[in-house]
Amino acid sequence: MAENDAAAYDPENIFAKILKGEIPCHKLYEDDDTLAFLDIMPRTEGHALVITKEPAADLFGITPEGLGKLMAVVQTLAPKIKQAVGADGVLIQQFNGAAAGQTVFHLHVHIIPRKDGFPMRP
Ligand code: IU
Repeated sequence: MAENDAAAYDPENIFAKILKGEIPCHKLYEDDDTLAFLDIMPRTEGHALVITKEPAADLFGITPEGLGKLMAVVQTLAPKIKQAVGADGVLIQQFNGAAAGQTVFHLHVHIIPRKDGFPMRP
């Protein structure tokens, strides 16, 4: 974990349970450092999440190296998802803290494909 102002990490959070295999997910990709799966409440078709295996509550709880690995997976996976669902663009989104809209306190990045003329569920 990074030595900066990281939020407290709850090892029993829902994504930690997915990582432990205690809760199922629709897995898209996995490597030693990350797991990607479909969001259970997709805002658009193909909405996916990429999470770290390193226990970090948010962006500020991970090392720069870990963050680099996470974003490298996002960079590789996002165009594949975009192509798979026939999207025109892809929104990359990441929340830190409840006030910012974070609801699951395990670092994750949203990959949200967008199609011209199709609204995104809030
Ligand atoms: P956040 O606002 O960035 O913290 O969003 C968390 C996301 O995790 C949100 O889009 C949920 O639909 C999603 N999610 C999930 O995929 N599986 C779950 O079991 C739970 C939340 I709880």
